[in-house]
Amino acid sequence: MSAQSSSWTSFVKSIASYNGDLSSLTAPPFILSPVSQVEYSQYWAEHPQLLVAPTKLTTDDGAPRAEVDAMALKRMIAVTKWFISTLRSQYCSRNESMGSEKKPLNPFLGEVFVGHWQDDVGETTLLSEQVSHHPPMTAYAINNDATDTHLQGYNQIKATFSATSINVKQFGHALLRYGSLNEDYLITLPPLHIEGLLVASPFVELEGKSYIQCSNGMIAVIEYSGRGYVTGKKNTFKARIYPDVLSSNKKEKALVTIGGQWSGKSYIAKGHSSPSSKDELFYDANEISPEKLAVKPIEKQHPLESRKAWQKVAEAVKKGDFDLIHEEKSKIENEQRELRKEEAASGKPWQQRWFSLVDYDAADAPEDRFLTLCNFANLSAKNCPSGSLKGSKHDSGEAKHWRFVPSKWKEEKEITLV
Ligand code: HC3
Repeated sequence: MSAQSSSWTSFVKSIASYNGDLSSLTAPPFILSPVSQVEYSQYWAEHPQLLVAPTKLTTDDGAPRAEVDAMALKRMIAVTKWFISTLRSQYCSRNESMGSEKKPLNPFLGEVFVGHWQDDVGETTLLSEQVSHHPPMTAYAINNDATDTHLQGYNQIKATFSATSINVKQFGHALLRYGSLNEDYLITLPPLHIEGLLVASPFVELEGKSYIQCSNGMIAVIEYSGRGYVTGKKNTFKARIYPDVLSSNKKEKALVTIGGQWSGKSYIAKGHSSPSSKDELFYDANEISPEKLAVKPIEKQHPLESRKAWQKVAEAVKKGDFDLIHEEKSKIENEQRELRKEEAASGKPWQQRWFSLVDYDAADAPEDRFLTLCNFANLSAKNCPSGSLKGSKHDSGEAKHWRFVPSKWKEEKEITLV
């Protein structure tokens, strides 16, 4: 047995005996990524033109009702297309660039990652911040001011090990606002599992359901499976769009159905029947390459910026030098421990930079549209895994969610996009 495979076997054994925070497990160097998880927020907007596309789908004032409704459906289809376009980057890109799924660097509290995309739809900016370390939580805000498009969200994972795979539930959600349309969308995150552990070649498969709920009542229900029953193809999904959540109990009421591979081709058809390649092409993930985020050179970055902070660890990971990885990581971890001690001693806890934790149960809870969207979709506003329906076993805890505070970014003096 090679040193590599024996270290992998002991890693897999250590996962099996452990249920909880994956980020704290010591993985063999060849499965480590030199990239921090705080960077993963960029996957939401690698197709800026698809993100802002719904802003162009409008009707003239006084247009007949049927035309207005048809346009609302077109927008929901466009939002679903953008969401599907994010999945390949979110869940396949490490496989494609590094040969298998990797274990990202575990972001420290206050770590940030910023950048921007510049293209035909103007500037789209990304702010990503590690808002919690125990448990790890990343929040992000993506803005395209030219089209008044604003996406924000946060995520946390909880993992359990079962026989040959790791099951991951995602907590958190994304909120998409089109200011010019006065329209909002609540986007939940799919559960996933990591396969290929026994052969040291992990990859992600999505499972279960996720939802896109619009403030006009329409809902898209997206179902995932690893290998489609009929096609036998990997990364398959079926998305049905309904006029409202009540009709979503009966698939016959679907206005349109979209299906295929989120990492390849998918098709769209009217009604509830599953589309095939004979139907209209909906999206081809191989056709449109992701747009690269522009990030400042490391020399210009602030010490809290991800690539600057992890530079030495990333170099050690690239060299596969276990001792050096450990040495450089320990420096960051010890520094963080010291900071927490100082904060505890001074009674001044760490202040998140651009986000605040909002308690929707509090008397002074903001009147944003999140609760309305949850109600529409019959989803729990509690801190349950995304996509949990009201009354599910996960519907417990507090309704606390991380929200972007634009004024904090406007007042930012130290961290710049360029
Ligand atoms: C589970 C995961 C970390 C979390 C990653 C998330 C959920 C983060 C938010 C993004 O928007 C979407 C996303 C994509 C992939 C998820 C990662 C896949 C693997 C990684 C584990 C912590 C690594 C486990 C180690 C190993 C080597 C067994 O894969």
